[in-house]
Amino acid sequence: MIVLIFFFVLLWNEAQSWGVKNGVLHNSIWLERAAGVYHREARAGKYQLTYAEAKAVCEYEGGQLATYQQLEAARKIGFHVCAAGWMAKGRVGYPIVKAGSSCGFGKTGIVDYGIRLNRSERWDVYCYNLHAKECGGIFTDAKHIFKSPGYPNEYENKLICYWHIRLKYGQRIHLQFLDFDVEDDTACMADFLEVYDSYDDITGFVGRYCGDELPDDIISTGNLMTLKFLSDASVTAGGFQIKYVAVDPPSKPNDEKNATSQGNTNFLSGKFGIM
Ligand SMILES: *[C@@H]1O[C@H](CO)[C@@H](O)[C@H](O)[C@H]1NC(C)=O
Ligand SMILES: *[C@@H]1O[C@H](CO)[C@@H](O)[C@H](O)[C@H]1NC(C)=O
Ligand SMILES: [Ca+2]
Repeated sequence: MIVLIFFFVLLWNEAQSWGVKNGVLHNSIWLERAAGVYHREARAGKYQLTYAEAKAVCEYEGGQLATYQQLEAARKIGFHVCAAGWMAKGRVGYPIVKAGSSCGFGKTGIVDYGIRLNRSERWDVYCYNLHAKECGGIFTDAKHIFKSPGYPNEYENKLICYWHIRLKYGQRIHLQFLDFDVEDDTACMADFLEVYDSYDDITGFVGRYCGDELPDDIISTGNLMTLKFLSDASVTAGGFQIKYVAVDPPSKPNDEKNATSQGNTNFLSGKFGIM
């Protein structure tokens, strides 16, 4: 019983910490990883993957299509995504933790579209991979240096990497580019690194970077940041090395003012962190 209560307290704290927005428990990277299940969509956007393509997306990242049971296990610990995706055996569905009118027909559970006879239909995908991927990662330490896969060798084609940084509440993240070389393209359509001032790649877009010019430093508004790296099917480059350090909340208003005045730093402002 005590264990059960403890578990619920833990779960509740985690739910609190990631925030319930618009009545929907937001998808937590932490929980996602704990379950080994994650959601992916095509580079082109939502609902673009055939079954064969969905399978290839998971396998490319060293995982496989999630089974219904794996998705349900993930859902039970808080995995909530409002987008239908392929699962193993040609099944399509999505996990709903918190009932809402806009998603899941007001019910909780796996919204199950069943096994699709037409494998050319286009959906997102749910992959399963219990082991940490080499491409991307989650960092909670006060400072860290991370690199594109294979660095200092060139990165490979067709990569999708996510790095999530989550520090203590009140801290900010100071991102500094130590080395940067990504296939150059006028609009960064080919290969790119994107930075988000958020725990996902949906909100808080900061910028998209490519080429070999070092981007300016970036300081987050809150304690969370997401970096996403995509490479297309041809032409690679040297890759990158990025360092971050935790910035503690200023003890005096003056301290912060001076911190912002250092050169070449994009201080993001106007939003609050998530505890
Ligand atoms: C299968 O789905 C695709 C994409 O929605 C559609 O274009 C195609 O006509 C469907 N095929 C059959 C046999 O229903
Ligand atoms: C901030 O900078 C100003 C001038 O550059 C200096 O006089 C002041 O002491 C600094 N304040 C702090 C808290 O470091
Ligand atoms: Ca490329």
